[in-house]
Amino acid sequence: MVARHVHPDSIRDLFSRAMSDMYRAEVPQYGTLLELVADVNAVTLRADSALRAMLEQGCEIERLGIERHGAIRLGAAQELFDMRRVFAVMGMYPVGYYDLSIAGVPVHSTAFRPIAEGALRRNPFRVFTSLLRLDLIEDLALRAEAEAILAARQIFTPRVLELVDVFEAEGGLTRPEAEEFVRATLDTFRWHSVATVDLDTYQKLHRTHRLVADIVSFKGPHINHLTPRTLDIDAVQAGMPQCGITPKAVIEGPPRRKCPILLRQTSFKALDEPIAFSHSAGNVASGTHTARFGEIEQRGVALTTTGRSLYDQLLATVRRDVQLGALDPNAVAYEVELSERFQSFPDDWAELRRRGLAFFRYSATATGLTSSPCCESLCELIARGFLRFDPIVYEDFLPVSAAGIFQSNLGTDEQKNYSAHSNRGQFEEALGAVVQDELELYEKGEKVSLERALKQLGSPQIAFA
Ligand code: OOG
Ligand code: NI
Repeated sequence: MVARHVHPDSIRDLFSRAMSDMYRAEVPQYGTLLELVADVNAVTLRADSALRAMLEQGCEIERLGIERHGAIRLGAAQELFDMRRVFAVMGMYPVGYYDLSIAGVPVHSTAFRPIAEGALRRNPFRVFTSLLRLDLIEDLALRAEAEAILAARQIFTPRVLELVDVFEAEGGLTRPEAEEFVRATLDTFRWHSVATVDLDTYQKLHRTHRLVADIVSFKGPHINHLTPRTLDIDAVQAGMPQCGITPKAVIEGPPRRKCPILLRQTSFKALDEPIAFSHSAGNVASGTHTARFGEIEQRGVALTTTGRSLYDQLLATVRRDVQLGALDPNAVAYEVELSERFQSFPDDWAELRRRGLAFFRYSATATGLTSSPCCESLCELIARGFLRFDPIVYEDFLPVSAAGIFQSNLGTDEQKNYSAHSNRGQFEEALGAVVQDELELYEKGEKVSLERALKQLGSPQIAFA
């Protein structure tokens, strides 16, 4: 990058705002949800000064109002490869591998997102990106047909790919190039009310899996939801019906807690939208397609491997004991059970830190900086108020929750059991890169913050304990 180039963080910011405007114009319920979330966040911040202070410390207040994640589903290896290059222009890189075949969804996924602390602060826009696993379509003739349809489409305009070439060759884009890139790239994510296949083919694909029809039948990977971040998901969930929006019955993820962990999400069901299908005789047949929905989320602290295993284990026991269907869930029983089982997950920042269950960002306090403390240990620095620690927000996704969101949007309890499982190698080969390990990123963030703070306090010798 040289001086005439626009910083990738700025391109991402431009893009995420343009995407939000487009989705708002296309799906009015999204606009309603944004207003509800903004109201709830304002009320929550007014009522909870400790939360406000914590978010201010982590520079999260500024990003809260613009924070979104979206999701797209791709059909072919080349599309994922090009998508990686497109997101790199916006400073977004693949983090994490999510295998959804275990949940009966024939895709595997990653999240494209910014990584550096400053980049996340500027705009943490992320896109959950799935790739269809054609190898999971059992009907070989249909598999070949889907493959041929996908091979014939080009989801990016030639200009987008030209600008990606320029970015890669020059190390950046100029202002006019960046603006053109944002406009041209947005087109890839647009909704198409005209299918590229006929109704017959659509129905055949649909019978294999609704998601296969969604991915194969259109010109491009329409953005299927855009999710704002709330500070109180229960309040938004409760407020949705008054705004004419029916949420799914249960909130995915951990229960409500004093110290939020990972990610809690809820969504409203996908819309039934009119589609024109091509017809062999050249005329069109009309039908509908459901793909686009709305979602909100509340983010909490990132968990360490130990914390994450405890989370996975507790969640699994609840899901094993309380059968949860997407259509007619045993919602109340599930929530009661969830809260009860999570009693054994510490709900106190100090204890989460002491037991190594969550990641924190350390900083020297004003007192620490002025009094050159002489302390023996980290605990002493904290106890004497020289060092503070704040939760590192979880920037990623949860496979069980993602599967729950996929299921509820498919509008069925449809469960397919695919025999082939995780295939990270195949995914990374298509991507043309390896996905980064999210745990390593959090761990590094914590370590860097601690080393910096200890150095400022003149106690660099104190070990992390
Ligand atoms: C993606 C569903 C996953 C989330 O927030 O977990 C997701 C999709 O439906 O394509 O967005
Ligand atoms: Ni989502």
